[in-house]
Amino acid sequence: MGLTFAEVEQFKVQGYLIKEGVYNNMDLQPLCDGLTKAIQDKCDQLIAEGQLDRDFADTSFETRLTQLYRHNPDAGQQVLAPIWSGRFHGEGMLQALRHPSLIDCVADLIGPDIVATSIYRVRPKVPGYLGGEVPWHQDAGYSMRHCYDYVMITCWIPLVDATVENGCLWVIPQSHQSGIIQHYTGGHAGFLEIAPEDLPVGAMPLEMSVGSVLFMTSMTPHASFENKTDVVRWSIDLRYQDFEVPNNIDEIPQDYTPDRDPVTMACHPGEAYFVIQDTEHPERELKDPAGFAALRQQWDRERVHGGGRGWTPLSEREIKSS
Ligand SMILES: O=C(O)CCC(=O)C(=O)O
Repeated sequence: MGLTFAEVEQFKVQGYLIKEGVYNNMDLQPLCDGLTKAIQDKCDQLIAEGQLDRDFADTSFETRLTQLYRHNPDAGQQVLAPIWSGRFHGEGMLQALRHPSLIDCVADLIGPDIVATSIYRVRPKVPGYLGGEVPWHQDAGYSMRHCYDYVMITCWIPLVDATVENGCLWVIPQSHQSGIIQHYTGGHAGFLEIAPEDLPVGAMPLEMSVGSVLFMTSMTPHASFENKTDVVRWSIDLRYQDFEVPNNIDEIPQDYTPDRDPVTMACHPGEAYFVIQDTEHPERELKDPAGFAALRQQWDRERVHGGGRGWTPLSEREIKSS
């Protein structure tokens, strides 16, 4: 597949691009099946523990968690947590990350040698779940400071049609070239947040259908708001970079000692990076789901020291007078 010259230009100028039809109808089914299995396993556990009395297995992928969350918010929260936290590495995830049409597009943005990061997220944005609303930020705000000038690509992929009503993504076009904006810790639902007075103008919603992909730079401000429907706005966001961007491939978590100089660290020190495509050494590419799960678990088990990002708490922000 890949991107046209005009699409690459649009990405560079606007800081984002929507490409339709990257995934076909069946491509994302293994991932949806893997997520359904993770939901079922957690429901079975909660039912066995007497914390839940029904699993809503007879409802659709699009509505199951809405019903479960409304029926029993505590149990719903427990079902959401392991999927949401970015720790999901079950069936279908590696396949989604390695999807050939997606990788062709990414290669047109950063070149053919591609590293993926574990900063991918699965977001079952359930109506009423506050953590589903993500305040304005640039993804670079979550990186180590020495990484701001590197190119990292976020691919935002809806698993159901994303609309303004169900909380689609919003971006601010053409604002990615002005560098990093001040972020604050302790924003909405604990996320990093850009203060309203620092936000560039021109925010726009991006409604998207299943199969399409939104490509963004790590400097593109984006956010998402309340889901006002009965449907779970399922999406995944995946991140890719080239070999030059600091990563932790060929390292182990124990290499991250407290005295290590931060500028020698991966952009996200605690998250496993892995090779998606290596034109010279294809044997380095991670293709085996069991190896992928083992790598994720190896890094997830450790609390890797990564220094702070240096952002101020929102409660201490000084509002500038005009
Ligand atoms: O999916 C969302 O609602 C937010 C996504 C996001 O903030 C991201 O991909 O960085």
